[in-house]
Amino acid sequence: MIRVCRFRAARSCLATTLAAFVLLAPTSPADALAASLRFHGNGVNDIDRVKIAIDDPANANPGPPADIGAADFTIEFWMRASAEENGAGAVSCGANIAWINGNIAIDRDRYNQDRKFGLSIAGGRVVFGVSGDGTGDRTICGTTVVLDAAWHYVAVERRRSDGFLWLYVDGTLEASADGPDGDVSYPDDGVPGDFCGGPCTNSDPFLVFGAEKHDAGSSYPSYSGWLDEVRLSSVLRYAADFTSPQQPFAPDAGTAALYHFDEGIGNAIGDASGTAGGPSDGVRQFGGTPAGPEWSTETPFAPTGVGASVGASAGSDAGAGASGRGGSVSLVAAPSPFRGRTVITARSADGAPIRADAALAILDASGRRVATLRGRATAAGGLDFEWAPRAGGARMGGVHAGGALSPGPALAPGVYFARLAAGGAPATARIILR
Ligand SMILES: [Ca+2]
Ligand SMILES: [Ca+2]
Ligand SMILES: [Ca+2]
Ligand SMILES: [Ca+2]
Repeated sequence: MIRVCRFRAARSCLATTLAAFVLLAPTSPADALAASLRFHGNGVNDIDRVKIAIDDPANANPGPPADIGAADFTIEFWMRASAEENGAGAVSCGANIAWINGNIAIDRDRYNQDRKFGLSIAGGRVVFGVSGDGTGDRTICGTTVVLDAAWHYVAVERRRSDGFLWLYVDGTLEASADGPDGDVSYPDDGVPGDFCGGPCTNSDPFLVFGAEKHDAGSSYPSYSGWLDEVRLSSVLRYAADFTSPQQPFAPDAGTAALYHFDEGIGNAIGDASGTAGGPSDGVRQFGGTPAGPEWSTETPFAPTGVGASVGASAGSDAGAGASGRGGSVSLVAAPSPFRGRTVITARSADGAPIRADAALAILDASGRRVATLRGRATAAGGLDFEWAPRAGGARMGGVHAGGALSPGPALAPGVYFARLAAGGAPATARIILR
């Protein structure tokens, strides 16, 4: 049983409570937040995309773990898109780079250079292509029409030893072929070519989600639709058909980078893998008409939030003052401003109980999650989340004394946001740490 103790109770009571939370807290990120990114296929001006730097052209240092291709790899993600917004026609699959003519969703191209790969939707099918280092090109094509405005799970694999490629849609193998051999990671000493109105320094050394990275024109269109839960692995994940995942991934030894897209606010795209040499964090490049990628509460997983139907816009980053509302759920932080400890209280307007395992995210002003808090039920059917970011020190199974489920950096004074995903648009509250 969780012991309920008041916030000013003895340290032993708090410690017992936190230890109990460790045992009982769900590990699935779906229980914490639920968000995805909605791209609009603008394909211009370096916007409407997520960019992950995988090389520094100024030196020959190795890239971060997201620079996959020196070993086996698997790329997998959820997508949801319509035919109306992704008009690229079918391409000819084979010993070519025809994947670049689909609506590009994953782009690790190098402009007019070798060692590259990417994934697009062409003729409604998933298309995956790889170019070796002078060893040729190969594009393979799926068979399922995925542009039906439903969520689909895509996984592609490449075996380093012989370049063999596999493509799965919704867990079913749809294409495979012996592709080009060799290391296809971004060369540590790579020099972007002069094809982008100057050197392609702003596109080549990046892994890009949701767009064609060079803005090379309408022959190379960008993906329009949702992406969620992108995982890059340095292993081959699947040797046979499989069931699509039912919840977000937790990192494991084979994870190179993991993007939950659960920030729900701001431009920082966090890599949750914890992989040595990382994180391979990314940046949301927001803009265009319509502007993308938007934060969305549409996700491929069943809602796991408080069960309340909330109606506030997911695009509104925060409420004014020390409280905010997300439809029928309100969040109030008191005290704010604060130095040592504050309590964020969630209440539903209609008095319906909020799920006891709903988790609260604390984000900094750039949208980076700095803490995940578990609440405790109030007599009024709400939840109280205690945040003591400077309590420090007393880590128990990864839990800070402040209740954070993951270790965070020392926090500077400033504006922070509490965010509670409630199965719909999130409720937010602004908090000032002195
Ligand atoms: Ca370099
Ligand atoms: Ca081969
Ligand atoms: Ca590299
Ligand atoms: Ca997500």
